[in-house]
Parts: sequence; C-alpha cells; structure tokens
Amino acid sequence: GHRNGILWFTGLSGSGKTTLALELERILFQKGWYTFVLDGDNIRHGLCADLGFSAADRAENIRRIGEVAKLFADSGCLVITAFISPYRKDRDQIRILAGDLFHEVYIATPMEICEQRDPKGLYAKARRGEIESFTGISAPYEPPITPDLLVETSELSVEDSLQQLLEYVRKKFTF
Ligand code: GGZ
Repeated sequence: GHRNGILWFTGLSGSGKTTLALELERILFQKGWYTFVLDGDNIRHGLCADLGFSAADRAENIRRIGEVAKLFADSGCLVITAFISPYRKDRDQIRILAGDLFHEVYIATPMEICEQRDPKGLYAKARRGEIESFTGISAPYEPPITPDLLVETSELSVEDSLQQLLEYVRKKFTF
C-alpha cells in the first residue's frame, strides 16, 4: 500500500501550519510512518537562505520546496510542508510536478485571528511599516479555491483539527 505523498499546507502566518504539521508528524511517526516536515526552520535558513519575500523570491522558494518534497515523496515519505505559499499559480505548479502525490491542505484561519494571535509580533511590525511585503497586510494571499482539505482552525480545537487531518490521511493513504 502507498504511504507516500505531499500534504501541502497553505495559510497565513500564524494560521497554525507548523503546529499542526509537527503534531501530525509526531502521531504518524508513532504509528511507524516515514514522515518529514519541511518548514521555514529547515528550509529558509539553508536551501532558501538567499531568498526574501518578493513575489519572485516566494515563487522560487515554493519551487525549490516542491522539488525537495517530490524527492522525499518518491523515496516513500509522507511529506508535510508548512509554508504560506500565497500564490495560486506557484501551488498549481507543484500539483503539475507531483500529480497525484500532491494534496493541497488549506489551513484557513481568518486574518483577524492570525493578527490577534501574532505569536512573533510580526503583524504589529508590519502594521508599523517595519516589514515590507507582509502577507495579508502589504502582500497578497490567494486562498485555494478547491483545496483537497479545508481545515477551519477558528471553528476547531487543535485536537479536532488534527483529527480532521488524520481522517483525511486515513481516507487517502494506506493507513
Ligand atoms: C510573510 C514573513 C515575512 C513576510 C518574514 N511575509 O509566522 P512565521 O513568520 O514563522 O512564518 C512566516 C514565514 C513565511 O515564510 P514562508 O517561506 O512560509 O513564505 S512563502 O511561502 O510566502 O515563501 C513569517 C516570516 O516567514 N516572515 N517576513 N514579509 N511572512
């Protein structure tokens, strides 16, 4: 049975992508799955350290992550990626690259809630004009129109969001 693929999380800064990705990884790892999370911590400091947040740099960031995620998936891994990936056309390119391996998961936390949470104070900084091209404030976020999975975190506890993700994995992969 197949347990490989890419769960491509997309959503605003502070939407909960990384939290949910790491928790899901932990649960699947405990069940013996080969899983791996790609997020800013292991990508933007290394492979993509030369890139910023212009539309062109984000496109290149997402392109590289897509290529890496595809390689991991081809090696048998269930990859979970946690990047804003704000542009529809950039995400669509990964779907073209990875085909059926690609699952678009929209972590749909409303902007107001992300801004209230503001765990790193980035929204406040962006409002003060101290960060340019900040997603949701001075740069666009294009939500998926037909995501493979919609996780409405503002309606759900972290626990329930995880249950929804696990249910999806159960449905789409050999569990
Ligand atoms: C958006 C920014 C920016 C700007 C720094 N816009 O909440 P975080 O801090 O930890 O996650 C955000 C992260 C976004 O990087 P990604 O690689 O996910 O972005 S993209 O997919 O668009 O390439 C945020 C921080 O970096 N950050 N500046 N201007 N987020």
